[in-house]
Amino acid sequence: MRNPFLDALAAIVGEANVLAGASDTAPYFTDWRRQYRASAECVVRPGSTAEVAAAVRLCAREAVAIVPQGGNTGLSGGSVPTGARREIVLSLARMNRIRALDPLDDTVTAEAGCVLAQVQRAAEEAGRYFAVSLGAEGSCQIGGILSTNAGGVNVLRYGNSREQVLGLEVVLPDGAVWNGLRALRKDNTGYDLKQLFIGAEGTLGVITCAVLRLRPRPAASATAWIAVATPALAVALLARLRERLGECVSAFEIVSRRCLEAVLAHAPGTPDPLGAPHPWYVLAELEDSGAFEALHARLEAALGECAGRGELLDATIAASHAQAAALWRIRESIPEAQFSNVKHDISVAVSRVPDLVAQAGAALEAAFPGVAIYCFGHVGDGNLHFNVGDAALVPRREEVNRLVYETVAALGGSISAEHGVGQLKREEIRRRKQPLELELMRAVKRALDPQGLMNPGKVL
Ligand code: FAD
Ligand code: 2HG
Ligand code: ZN
Repeated sequence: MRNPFLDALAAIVGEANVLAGASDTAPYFTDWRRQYRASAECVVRPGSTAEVAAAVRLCAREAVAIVPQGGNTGLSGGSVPTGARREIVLSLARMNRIRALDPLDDTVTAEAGCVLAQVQRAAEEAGRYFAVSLGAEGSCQIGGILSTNAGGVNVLRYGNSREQVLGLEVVLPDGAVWNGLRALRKDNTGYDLKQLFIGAEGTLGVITCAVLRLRPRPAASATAWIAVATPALAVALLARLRERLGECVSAFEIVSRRCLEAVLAHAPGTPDPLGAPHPWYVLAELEDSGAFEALHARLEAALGECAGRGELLDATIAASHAQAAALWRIRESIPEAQFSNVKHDISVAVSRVPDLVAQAGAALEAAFPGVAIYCFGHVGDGNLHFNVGDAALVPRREEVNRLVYETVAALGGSISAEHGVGQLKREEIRRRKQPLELELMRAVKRALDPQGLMNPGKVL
């Protein structure tokens, strides 16, 4: 075949699953936003944990680094090679079996390459619910969402991806397989090792399978598109709805007028849900076990009260699943509608969101008069996507980042709420995390991956 290393990999995974040609490998060597592009020796596509382990052992022997890749929808450049040394991309896509689903335990055991939507569907077919939901759910994989500790639109009620994990199977950097596939809700037998690999972005091992929590399937959902005058009123509305409706508020997303306009321009034919323009919108969803009509009526009553107090400007409640899906399509189209700009995925305590929007906005306006800010996202979790300018501003991203991140720091927030660090924020976290935290992270990395083979150049 091509060279002894590739031949040895082919002996493990089969000739067809070692890709080395330029056209075969190209999609694996660049990220979703096409910000990072570099070559590796090949792409390896193992079909089982044993094959992953054998490939990793071979790489460890040959001192070749490994870049684990799921759906390659990550937004921080973590899933593609850096080109700085000998590397392979290890795609988990063929490991896409649901090994078990237990409605009594409320668990699903899914291999790392299962696409998120596939797991959601399997849960639904069993009358259950897998609670992680995000715009890339038709492509991103379980290994990817766990390795980035992805957030998405349901964190408010159900927590981040981390909160959905009961057990993991991981291939360690020397090729040993850790079988931690337990379905226990309680287990205090020392360090919770699975937490190390969740959010590690492939720098400590390869996740091959997970035991995930399922929830009762909500019988009904009600969805509203609500106009508010300011982010402060959006935050106040969340508090009101939670006082009135409790835990059933499952999603609470903010969308600025500029983002809506970007979607209207990007997807002609999309209707403006409220007709007349308003400065800010909230997309809110309730989920509950009762009937749709009852939930719809509760939402209508709560929004009516808020309108009566002048806390919102206008609102529409979806009358059908199709209408709700159309509202969600608007929200989920925002990433594509403002594709090239300077991205920030930032978080503060929910009460500080209005300060964040005002202060970061003012700092940017002073430095770049008239600059466009695309502000949207998971306001119910204090997580905003605060994207600035267009492609022309990208060469000045350091200046833009500094203004935004200084504001985030002053408000006690985080510069990476849900997308991870990858290559994009590796230098920034050196500046922004406490030296002791960085040293502890390096100590963990050295302990698990002394040769530095797992996803080098990412996170640390
Ligand atoms: P990849 O992009 O393939 O990889 C991401 C990281 O995980 C890389 O560092 C990679 O090395 C590592 N990795 C992947 N699989 C494994 C494995 N099996 N073992 C070890 N490491 C592994 N993210 C959010 O949090 N919330 C959102 O709302 C959201 N919306 C999005 C909407 C769109 C349109 C897009 C394109 C992206 C969005 N994202 C969002 C970002 C992205 O979808 C998530 O980060 C997702 O979790 C990545 O999954 P993936 O399978 O594509 O992982
Ligand atoms: C979302 O919430 C994603 O839609 C993508 O996290 C955010 O495009 C972005 O900046
Ligand atoms: Zn997001």
